[in-house]
Amino acid sequence: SGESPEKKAAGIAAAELVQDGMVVGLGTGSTTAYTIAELGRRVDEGLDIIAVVTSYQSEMLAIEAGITLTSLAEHPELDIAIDGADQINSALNVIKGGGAAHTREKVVSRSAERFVIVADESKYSEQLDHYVPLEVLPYAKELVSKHVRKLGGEPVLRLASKKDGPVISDNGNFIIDASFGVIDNPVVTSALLSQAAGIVEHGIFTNVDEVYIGKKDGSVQKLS
Ligand code: DER
Repeated sequence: SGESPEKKAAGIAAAELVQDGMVVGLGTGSTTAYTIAELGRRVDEGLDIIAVVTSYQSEMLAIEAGITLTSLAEHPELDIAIDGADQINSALNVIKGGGAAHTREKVVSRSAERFVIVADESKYSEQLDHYVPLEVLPYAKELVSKHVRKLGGEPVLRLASKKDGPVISDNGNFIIDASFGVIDNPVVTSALLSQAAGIVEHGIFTNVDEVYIGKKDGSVQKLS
């Protein structure tokens, strides 16, 4: 996809929060890609950081940008995590997982002192009604589908576009996209999904500290 001035503005705005000596969690997706590129530019100018990545995609981008990588095993406490989202509501609850990376993204977001979302304005919606990506053990795909239906949702196994068969996550699992319509209480839906056997992780995140929304005119709105 081509350049997005809105995503770029949001991604750069969040990158400015990163200071010398920080350990940074790098999310996945096209908006965070701008954050990674901006951090790479600042590293070239002497910024002293190390980063934990959340996918093969963010690993490749961070290496290309010249950012030194570490692991959660070596640095379990992150100063800040910056990531994208598929939908953001007025209470700063978000749905993630469009890139099938939400499991490691959630681990990194919970390991960080500060969790910042970057997005263009198309992601903002008063209420959450986007489907909820679920990372699912292949062994449990029928059980999880049944559970989603019991919760009033419609489960769809995510099929790959450049590979025959299902999308396989970086952790070797399937993705089921669960449509629930409007999610009135994301905290409740999050808890119900977390109890389901076979769901490795779901894409509802209720731990966001700040959101940077990039606008078409290149300005950035900060929500917190
Ligand atoms: O997978 C994810 O949660 C990503 O952050 C993603 O959905 C946001 O991607 P985008 O910044 O390319 O829209």
